[in-house]
Amino acid sequence: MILMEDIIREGHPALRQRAEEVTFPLSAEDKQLAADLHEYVVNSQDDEISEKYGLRAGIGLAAPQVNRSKRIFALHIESDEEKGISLIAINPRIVSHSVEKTYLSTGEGCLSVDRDVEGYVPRYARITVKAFDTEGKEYKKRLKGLPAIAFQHELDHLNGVMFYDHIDPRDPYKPIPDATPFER
Ligand code: K3U
Ligand code: NI
Repeated sequence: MILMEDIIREGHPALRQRAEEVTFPLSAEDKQLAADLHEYVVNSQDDEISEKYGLRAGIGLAAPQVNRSKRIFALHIESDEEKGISLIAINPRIVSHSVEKTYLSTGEGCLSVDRDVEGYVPRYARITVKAFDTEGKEYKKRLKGLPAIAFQHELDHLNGVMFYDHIDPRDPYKPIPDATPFER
């Protein structure tokens, strides 16, 4: 089970590396890693479990954040209005995206960043993605709203990119052209 002490924080060089492609069939280790990442995001959103184990809530977690340089992440987003999503993505990629951008009006956070960073993080409003599941089956999905933002946040982790790299340091709230804010 992944705990907060297993999550590396900004400044750790592993967060700045490009993670390695995963090969199939998955090794037992990679299968366990994928399951553990997914278990963390589910558990962290459960009030009882998160309090018991001191987990900070997250909707996504990527392998590099637990110091494993592999192209794997998990997402779990429960929602009433928007369609929820729960997935493991292995060797994920964005195959097409909208011209329109979006950004979280409240800014983004990260389990590897123990401070509030203010500013707008530009993201594509809609993306079509491909990834493999743990059985090695490729899937394709169209995402928008928070799932699209979270997918891009996690994919960045696989490429050594932190959310604040996208924020203009001189003007963090600079309007983003062609963008509609996402309010949660
Ligand atoms: O955005 C977060 C959230 C938590 C519970 C309920 C609703 C939202 C917490 S921050 C988060 O989930 C990061 C996790 C990280 F850093 F480990 F990848 C991912 C994230 C995705 C999209 C926007 C902001 C943060
Ligand atoms: Ni993050």
